[in-house]
Amino acid sequence: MSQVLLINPRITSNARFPLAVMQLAAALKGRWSTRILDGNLDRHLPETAAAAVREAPPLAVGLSVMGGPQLVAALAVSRAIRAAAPQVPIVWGGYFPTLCADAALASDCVDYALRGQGEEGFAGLLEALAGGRALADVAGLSWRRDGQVVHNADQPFSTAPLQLDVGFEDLPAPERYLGPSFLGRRTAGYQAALGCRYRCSFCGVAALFRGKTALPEAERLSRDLTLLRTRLGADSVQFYDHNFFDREVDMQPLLGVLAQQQMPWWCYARADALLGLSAASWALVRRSRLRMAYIGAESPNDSLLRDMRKGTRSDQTLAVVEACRANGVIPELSFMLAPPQDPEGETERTFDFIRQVKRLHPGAEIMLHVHTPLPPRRLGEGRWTPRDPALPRGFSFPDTADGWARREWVDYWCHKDAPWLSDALRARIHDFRTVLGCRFPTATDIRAPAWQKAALRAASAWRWHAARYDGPRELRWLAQAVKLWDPQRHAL
Ligand code: B12
Ligand code: SF4
Repeated sequence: MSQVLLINPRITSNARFPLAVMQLAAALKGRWSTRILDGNLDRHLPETAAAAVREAPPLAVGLSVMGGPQLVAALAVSRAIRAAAPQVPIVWGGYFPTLCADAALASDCVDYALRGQGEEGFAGLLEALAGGRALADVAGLSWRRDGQVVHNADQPFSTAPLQLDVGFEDLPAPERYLGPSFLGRRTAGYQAALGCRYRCSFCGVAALFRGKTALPEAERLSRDLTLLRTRLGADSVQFYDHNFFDREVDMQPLLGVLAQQQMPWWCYARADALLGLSAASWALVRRSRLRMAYIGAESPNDSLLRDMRKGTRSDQTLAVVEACRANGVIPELSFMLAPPQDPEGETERTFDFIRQVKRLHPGAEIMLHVHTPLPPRRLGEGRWTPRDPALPRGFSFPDTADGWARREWVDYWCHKDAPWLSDALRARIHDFRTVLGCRFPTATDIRAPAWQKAALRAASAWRWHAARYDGPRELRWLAQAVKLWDPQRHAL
């Protein structure tokens, strides 16, 4: 069997299961032998990967690439592989090549970009590289023919990955992926369902799955959680599902499994779905020990929410905060500040709304992001998605992977900054974040003793009550002294 090298470039030091490459390995099982290299565990990944391809050149190397810091790491490891074994084809898959296939292929170290779900497309590409089929027949593939970039038709949504055995125990040291979090001492990352049925215009998930979702059988969830608990010692789970709560009738068997397992858990959810749950489902949620649900509140402005096709309203955000509180679940609300339409005005309105949320439920967690619209995306057969109409005139995105790897574009991808923010607005957001973080230290901080949190709360009380966020130098000093936990830096 020819070998295929699968690589998860470094993105964090808090390593969790590299599910993307594990899924690909599971899909290739029996046809190709695979080896996984994970940059989250190996600080010298470029050297390790170069040595691996030099010693035993594989049929291809597949890298999982998310925009942001992982793109920077992916470029470094791809270049090391190219230098060590120039004949080995380098394939990029994941969110970056799905959203920016042309930019990926503009790089000298990427031969193929696979858009969308990877399992079937990657198997098809390997077959083509081995001479068994034509490259033009591989759905979702972007490639070069006679120097010209060709984008094959998009792949249809596939539910087949739900039948795969992810192979947790096939990893060389699976226990290294279970670490402490506010949920428990050994938290595992796991994905139950595929995709998301919504198409919010700002979201990469909508680009990858185009409004499709599929839930697993309850038996599969039960089997995997039992394995994680009994064989690998997991005591809690972070669900990576894009949107855990789907139609209630389909969810109930899954909630039943979670109520049996009783492992504290975290997930992504939507306000409307949670508000639609019956009393019986909420009872299962309580029994299952759901600790926190990450909910995309995005904005208090209903007309903006409509424009971004979010499908929820600001009154639902407030109602879900109450519902979570009543059921012992911490709502973790994510907001997108400074949209290009009215950066200052929308930011101030969002700050006021957050104050309203905190009055309802002081324990609600708040995640602050900058609203950074997605670049227009290349679809199969030469079509493009439209450019976000709110983007300022003259604004243009990078057209190469190296361009996207520049500091300011890494920040853009990570929703940290955007070119239309003034310095004053950046400072205002920073100040608000400091006061908020001190007044309401996050429940996800597993280190700080209670007295430290109490001191931060007391020191920031007057500023919060008077809405005086400007220049909180004393709080910044305190936050630095106690190494205040930033939930966004430690997310997931
Ligand atoms: C875990 C996670 C992380 C972890 C990464 C841990 C790790 N193991 O590497 C951490 C916390 C570090 C992280 C960071 C970020 N993340 Co993240 N993350 C996720 C999460 C929850 C799960 C990823 C996962 O394992 N999925 C399961 C696997 C099976 O699916 P997959 O990765 O999509 O892989 C499939 C395809 O993409 C494709 N594929 C993937 N790789 C490859 C490779 C090849 C060769 C091929 C052929 C195909 C292929 O095939 C796979 C199987 O179908 C996703 C949400 C989600 N459910 O996917 C968000 C998600 C991927 N993250 C996202 C983002 C934006 C980020 C950030 C860049 C910014 C942010 N604010 O979160 C940051 C970087 C922050 C920073 N400062 O470093 C977005 C991506 C969308 C986008 N626009 O790019 C997502 C979708 C969340 C969201 N809903 O917005 N993240
Ligand atoms: S509901 Fe969430 S995951 Fe689904 S498309 Fe909207 S923002 Fe993305």
